[in-house]
Amino acid sequence: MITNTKLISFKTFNDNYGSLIPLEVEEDIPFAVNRAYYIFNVEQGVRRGFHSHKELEQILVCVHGSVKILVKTPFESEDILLDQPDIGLYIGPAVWREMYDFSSDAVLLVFASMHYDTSDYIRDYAEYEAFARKYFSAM
Ligand code: T46
Repeated sequence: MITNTKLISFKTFNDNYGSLIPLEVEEDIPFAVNRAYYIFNVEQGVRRGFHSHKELEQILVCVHGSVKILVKTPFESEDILLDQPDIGLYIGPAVWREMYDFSSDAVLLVFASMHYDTSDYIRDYAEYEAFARKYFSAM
């Protein structure tokens, strides 16, 4: 996995009544959750994201269907297929992301460390690259 990303496996409870995945802050999600949102009804061929965050940490879970996520820094990049409700993709600060190849039934649930704040977004790639080079050199 590239820097500031990781896959997290969640424990599933399966019984005769179905399946259940509990997510506990600190145990399963490595930050205090201040916001959640979900993305669905994405048409074929649509690509979303195209930004980084300065501080925000998030966990992306494809709870139904499938989606691919490109995560990228100035130094490395990776395409990740999310198609299991028991896998979370952690994305930390200074990572560019694009979401694509949504299946028509995909539901992408996201847990975020901060409230919605447009000033935390970097949407211009040149600006992102300058920010990330500084961020990662200070690590
Ligand atoms: C991210 C990826 C994975 C809100 O009003 N509140 C919110 O909390 C969010 C996330 C969005 N919005 C509004 C802002 C836009 O008018 O919803 C609309 C779509 O948001 P955006 O174009 O930012 O969606 P994506 O799919 O490009 O990015 C989202 C998150 O914004 C972003 O933080 O990492 O999903």
